[in-house]
Amino acid sequence: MRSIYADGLANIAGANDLATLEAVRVRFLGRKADLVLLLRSIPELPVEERPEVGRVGNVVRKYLESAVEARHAELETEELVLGLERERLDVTLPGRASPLGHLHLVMQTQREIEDIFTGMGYQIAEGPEIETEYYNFEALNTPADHPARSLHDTFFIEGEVLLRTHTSPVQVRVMEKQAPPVRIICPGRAYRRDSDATHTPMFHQVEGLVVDERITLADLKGTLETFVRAMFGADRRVRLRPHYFPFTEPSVEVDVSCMMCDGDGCRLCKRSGWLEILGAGMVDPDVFRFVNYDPERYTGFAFGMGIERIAMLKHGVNDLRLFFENDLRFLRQF
Ligand code: 2NL
Repeated sequence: MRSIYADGLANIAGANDLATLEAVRVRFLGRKADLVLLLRSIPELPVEERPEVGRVGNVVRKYLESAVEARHAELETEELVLGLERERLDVTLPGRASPLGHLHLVMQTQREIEDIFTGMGYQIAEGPEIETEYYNFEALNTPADHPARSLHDTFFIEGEVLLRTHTSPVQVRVMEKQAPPVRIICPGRAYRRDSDATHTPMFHQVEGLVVDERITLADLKGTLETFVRAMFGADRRVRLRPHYFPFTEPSVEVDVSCMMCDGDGCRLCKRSGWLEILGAGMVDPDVFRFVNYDPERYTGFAFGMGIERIAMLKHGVNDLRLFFENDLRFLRQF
């Protein structure tokens, strides 16, 4: 008994991890341990020996049990400390910054245009890119025999359904739903069957529309001057040249004084001092008739600009195709 006790204590003290301690516990206190077998064999001992063997055996078992328990607690703390040490991390290390992207230059430019016009009280309107001939052409005074409607320029999907060639149909839809006054811009994608150095099959456009009583061409020019100076600088001048669009009368093309030479003439403006930036005009009364606006009471102006073109002029980008190649060396510059 004495040797079981001493042997047990030595083994418990010598167990240096929880697994070994458990093996020691099974060996000295488990069902097949010498001590346990001895206690179980008490009924077979001579009667006079039984109380003493029982008493001492139970005391030894209790002591061994509490020794195991104490060593268990010790080892647990030790392993916790070791674990914490192993997983130690320096919370003062600087973090690894995840790379942060930014908006594509086309989208940045669109937002800039939106901010300028919302600053003048305009609402932003959006609509479907898949349209019908009615909204894309008919209601914009562009009849079936007009050259702009040839299969050559438009992506037709099925029958009357097509990809919008401009964002004007959004404006038609707004006018159908809302009585004047209207002050909106319509940014978005437009599609044309065109692909060369200066045309891509998909491009971005912002169109604007103002309808109210007594709106004049002077309002259009003042609005465009405000826009151009906010976009290209306070020194810029604006020039209107006569043009033709089916949905405006009169129609104009709008030039801005060259930002590279300030109008003196250079390579960028091809010696003219002017750069074309958008098309505009007074809304044709026929367009008002399609949306049940009274052309005797209301007048309005409209304009349309290509966002890629505005971005190219503002940032000196010399090739339209750079916008669609997704070359990060290009995109990251803006
Ligand atoms: C251009 C020219 C233009 C319009 C768009 C328009 C819209 C309605 C009524 C009348 Cl609902 N006009 N839009 C007018 C003139 C020119 O765009 O060169 N765009 C890139």
